[in-house]
Amino acid sequence: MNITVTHKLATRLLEAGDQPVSGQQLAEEFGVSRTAIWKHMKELEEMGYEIESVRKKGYRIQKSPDSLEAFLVQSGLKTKRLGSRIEYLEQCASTQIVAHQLAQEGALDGTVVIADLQTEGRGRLMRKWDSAKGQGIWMSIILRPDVPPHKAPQFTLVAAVAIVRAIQSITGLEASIKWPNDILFGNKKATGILTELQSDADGIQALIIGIGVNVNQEREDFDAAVKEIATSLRLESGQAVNRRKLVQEILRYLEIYTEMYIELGFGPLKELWEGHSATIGKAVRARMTRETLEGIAEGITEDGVLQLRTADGKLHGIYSADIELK
Ligand code: BT5
Repeated sequence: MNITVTHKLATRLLEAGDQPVSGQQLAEEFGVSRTAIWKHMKELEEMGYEIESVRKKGYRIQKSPDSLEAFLVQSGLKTKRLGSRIEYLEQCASTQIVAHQLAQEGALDGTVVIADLQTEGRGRLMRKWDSAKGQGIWMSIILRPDVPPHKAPQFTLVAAVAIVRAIQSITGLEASIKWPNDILFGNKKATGILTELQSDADGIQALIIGIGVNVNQEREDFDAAVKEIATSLRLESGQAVNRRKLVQEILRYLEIYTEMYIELGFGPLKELWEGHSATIGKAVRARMTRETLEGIAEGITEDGVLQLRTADGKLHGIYSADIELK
């Protein structure tokens, strides 16, 4: 069976939505016989689609599998750059590793790597990122912005705003951002962001923005190590969430906000970020590699640096840390 025709057929029916499309019309559009169309429909059913055949009207998709294959994510994707190339992998060690490799080979700005399962998903400082099969969004986005390397951490904050907005748009849930890279419900983590950099004397060659969103896990699906500290959108909303739509919405918002950032700087995004922040105004403990500071998180600077006021009245600029809300 020709897989691309099957994919194109799925895309055609998905785009038609509730409107059935007749076998005759599909046969004409694809230049194949009606019997061939029928065979492709069976193929789609084997792939997990539920296809309704409406008498005298044609076919329509009732349910599509919760798959993040490239052609599915691209059908209905409302972006100009992000996702114009999508590499989907059923399994990989880490989408960051694959994206770094592709970036080195010259992959264009906006290339996205998505995996259904990561066996060695990672967080900052090479910590482990639990990436259960089929239940989350494990993706890395390659950007090639023309900004100096010291601005790279701001992309984590920009991505956090995009993800919170996308979650809100798809599920209605209001998440909050814990500086710098966590998205929380209450004090449980639903999303982590990992921004990495390829740079040389000329500046940034590529930014690799890794995004891990817990989407459809039930509590028992999490590794014992994170069970108590992690949550998923399903646990928060009480219903399964369509990963494909959420990926599309994250890419849409990320494109809008990164463009805004490039054109106008961090200023307008700082305001959006603060509006979703779980950190600002709170008593926090900031663990850094060499020291731990406690105080009030007063805000972030125009560069995205956290401003922490300790009991002695001193204001500290924190560039990177693990924050504990007290
Ligand atoms: C992060 O690091 O939060 C960044 C996570 C980025 C993951 C994405 S998935 C796609 C791409 N490919 C990768 O390999 N990585 C990126 P950090 O702030 O260091 O937090 C790591 C900590 O979060 C761990 O030490 C655990 O405590 C906790 N954790 C691990 N897995 C989790 C999960 N699924 N949900 C919530 N918390 C988790």
